[in-house]
Amino acid sequence: MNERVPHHWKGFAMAITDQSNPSNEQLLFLFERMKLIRLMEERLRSDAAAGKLPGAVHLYIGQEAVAAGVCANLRETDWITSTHRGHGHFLAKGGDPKAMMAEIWGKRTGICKGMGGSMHVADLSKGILGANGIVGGGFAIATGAALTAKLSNNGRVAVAFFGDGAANQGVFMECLNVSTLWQLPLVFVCEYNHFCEFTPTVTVTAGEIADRAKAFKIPCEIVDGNDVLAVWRAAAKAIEWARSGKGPAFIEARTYRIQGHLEAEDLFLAGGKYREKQEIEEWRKRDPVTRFSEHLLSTKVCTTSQLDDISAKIARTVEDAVKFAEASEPADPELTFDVMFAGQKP
Ligand SMILES: Cc1ncc(C[n+]2csc(CCOP(=O)(O)OP(=O)(O)O)c2C)c(N)n1
Repeated sequence: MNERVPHHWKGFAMAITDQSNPSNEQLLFLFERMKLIRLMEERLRSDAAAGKLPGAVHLYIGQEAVAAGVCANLRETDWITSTHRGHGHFLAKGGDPKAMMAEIWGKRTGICKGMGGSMHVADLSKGILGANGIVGGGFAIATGAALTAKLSNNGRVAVAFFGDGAANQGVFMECLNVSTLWQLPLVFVCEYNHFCEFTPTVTVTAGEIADRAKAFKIPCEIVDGNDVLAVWRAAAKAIEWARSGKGPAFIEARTYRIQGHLEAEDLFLAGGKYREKQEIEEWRKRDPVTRFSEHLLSTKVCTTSQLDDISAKIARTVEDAVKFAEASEPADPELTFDVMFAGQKP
């Protein structure tokens, strides 16, 4: 297996003494959010395979615990920036499933009027500053949001979700630097899913990513990213640290990308391969949604039939979102002028 042994430098130790746990209500909320992401993504996977979606989709299956565990600690007014693999972040931060689905289908009822597609789902009213087709594109946006929060003293926090590949972009260093220098309320969340497109991260990454934050004296924690409670606890501490004016914090969540880099990646690979099936199967055993449902049952937070009810409700939400997207009008090409040129036709 392509897993490195993480080191644990728990710089938050001084920040929060109490390892608090989520209430039962919060636990069920976490399950709902993870299940919503999973079922939306599974539906996208089958619709992509059926050729129903107009653009590329990068699925988040297997990483749900990261978005859910972090965003459950955020307020609606807090900000997040996301990546090309952004559906999970959008839904975890409270984005509307219908508007997201319609966007991915390229329909004018989509959250960006169908003009952005999968890689640009955004909802400023929910603090979702956007998925982003530029690898590492979210760092500086989140840093800017955190600077706004600091200057306006509004108590908000910004979270930058990014991949292990994005950690090799130069802008990462720039944002670690200024966010520390200016003590910005910013939380970096690295989703270490082991791959950058078709390249194993270990083959292109020197040292530990978390050490880069450590060099700036940013408190950091490496967590099991397939354990939503571990993520939730680390995020609670990191967000509290940032919100209380102590500056940035850093979380590296160890997880795994179960799907291909994008759907239909086999066409790109043309018979080549960059990982073994066996490795994927090993990680499936650590499925974050299954693990968490087993935890909820073994700790008697709820019963199997309660979990089934939640899942059935979410399946209906997904079905409604697909029906809404299917029935909507395609995006209006004329809008290109408004969205690209702010009403000034060239
Ligand atoms: C600036 C830039 N360089 C290259 C690409 C092509 N590209 C798209 S996704 C990707 C890999 C990103 O890996 P990572 O940040 O780990 O995210 P993951 O796909 O694993 O979620 C690359 C190189 C891009 N979109 N933007």
